[in-house]
Amino acid sequence: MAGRRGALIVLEGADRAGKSTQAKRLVEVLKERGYPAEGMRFPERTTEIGRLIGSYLEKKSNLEDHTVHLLFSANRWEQVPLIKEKLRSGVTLVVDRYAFSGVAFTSSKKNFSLHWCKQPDVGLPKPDLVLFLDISPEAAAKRGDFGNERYETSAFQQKVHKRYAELMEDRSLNWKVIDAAQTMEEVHSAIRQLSEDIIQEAKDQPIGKLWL
Ligand code: Z5A
Ligand code: MG
Repeated sequence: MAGRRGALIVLEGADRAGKSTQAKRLVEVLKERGYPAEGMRFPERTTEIGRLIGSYLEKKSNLEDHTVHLLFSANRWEQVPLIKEKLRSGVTLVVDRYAFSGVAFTSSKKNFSLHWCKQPDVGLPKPDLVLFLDISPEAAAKRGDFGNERYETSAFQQKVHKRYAELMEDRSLNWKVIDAAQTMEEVHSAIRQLSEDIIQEAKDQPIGKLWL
């Protein structure tokens, strides 16, 4: 019998929705419950491409908008061999932002279509589950001010939210919306349940291809 693969679980959502907090917690709890699990995040700022992205987000450098979009995508592609290796070895990956962030953010800029923005990420490993942590700008504001990075303004974040809503209309993906204004524990328990279910469902299925 072929080995059972791990699930690819993605967390998406606005600034301060709690993605990083929940991703870390989910990995810990899955491991406690006996599921091999690891975290991953995008952008992965430690690679050469990731350093270019980090400097751009921190506003230490400027990059042309198409160029930075392609760099974000390349930053995912460079991790694909590792993603596949982990999944095939039975490890469930909990990923903090993925291609949906790439599309939602760039397509919120002037003159970028959703269609164009998706193309570089077509064919990436397809997530088995995409958890959208949904929070209103007012509730997010209670968790502290915006940071100083690029995109961290309320007008831009509102556009991003609309783009996410368009992406969630795609029924070929397993989107689940979580009310991220709940307590950390409530959010965690919703996410954990969905994750345990998808680990069971995905284990005997081939890894899919995103947007194909
Ligand atoms: N970007 C892009 O343009 N293209 C791409 O392809 C990709 C990304 C992948 C970097 O993102 C930027 O890159 C991002 C998108 C763009 N720009 N923006 N905005 P990042 O992932 O490095 O940063 P971020 O996700 O925007 O922000 P964040 O602060 O990391 O948000 P978070 O991870 O969702 O939240 P958190 O750190 O888990 O929690 C925030 C605070 O709230 C913290 O103090 C927690 O203790 C608190 N918290 C969390 N949950 C709760 C609950 N339930 N109740 C109360 N308080 C809570
Ligand atoms: Mg984060």
